[in-house]
Amino acid sequence: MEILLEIAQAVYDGDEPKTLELVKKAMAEGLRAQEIVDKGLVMGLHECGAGYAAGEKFIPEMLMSAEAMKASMAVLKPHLAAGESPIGGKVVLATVEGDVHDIGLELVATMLGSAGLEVIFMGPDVETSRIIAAVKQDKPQLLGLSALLTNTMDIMPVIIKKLEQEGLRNSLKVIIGGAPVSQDFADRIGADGYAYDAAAAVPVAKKLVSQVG
Ligand code: B1M
Repeated sequence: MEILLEIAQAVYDGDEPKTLELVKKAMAEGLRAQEIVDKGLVMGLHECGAGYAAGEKFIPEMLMSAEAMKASMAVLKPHLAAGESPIGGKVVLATVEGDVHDIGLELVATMLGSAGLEVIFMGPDVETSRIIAAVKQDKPQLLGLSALLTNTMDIMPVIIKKLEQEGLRNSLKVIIGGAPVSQDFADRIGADGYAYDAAAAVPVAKKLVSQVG
């Protein structure tokens, strides 16, 4: 689909006005919001990341691409419905401390919110102590953790240990995600669930919430 390639290119170029214009055009042409996200916006950001790794892109450019994606997400958010029967319950979502990546987590928040969960979105770079405090205060059934860096994913087992030490683990399920994270990693650190992307997080969250007594 030509327009999705154009959207990916506009994100790669960090051209926010052009990205927005193309996203609105794609919506008007009848493309599904989820398709625009997955095959347009995310593709552009992935290419941008590859460019950064290859030394062709630099942080300010990566930031501009991220901004183009975020602005487009604001337009697409109301159209990203999860369908299915609503999940009742509450989820606290945070990107672990030291990690400023929050675009993926925002997508997860949108999908879980539209699936019926009450979402408490803590944002990026959240200190472990604040996550523990939120679990104590808000008493969610589910805690969702995101990490995009190989050196911040190791904070996830620390958080899970801390939850155990504080006696919070029995009444709480933990779901993790983010590019360097896998099902194998989730199993190793004692997380209850893993989702590859925001859409996959919905059925996993549904299953986990139903397991909390
Ligand atoms: Co950063 N960055 N970045 N970055 N950045 C990556 C992650 C990187 C892979 C780029 C690369 O080198 N190819 C690399 C990490 C390498 C590694 O650790 N292995 C990297 C690096 C190195 C860095 C810095 C260290 C660079 C530097 O300063 N030298 C720095 C880190 C700062 C810090 O955190 N302390 C940094 C900074 C930044 C920006 C600020 C410029 C910007 C972030 C802006 C923002 O988020 N507000 C940025 C960006 C944009 C990226 C890339 C290009 C795109 C990330 C993104 O938003 N993807 C990224 C390269 C890449 O991903 N290919 C890169 C789109 C998003 C929809 O996908 O976040 O994967 P993603 O989320 C997915 C799934 O992972 C999943 O669902 C989402 C999709 O549906 N998911 C979950 C995520 N969380 C989930 C939670 C769940 C379930 C599923 O349950 C709770």
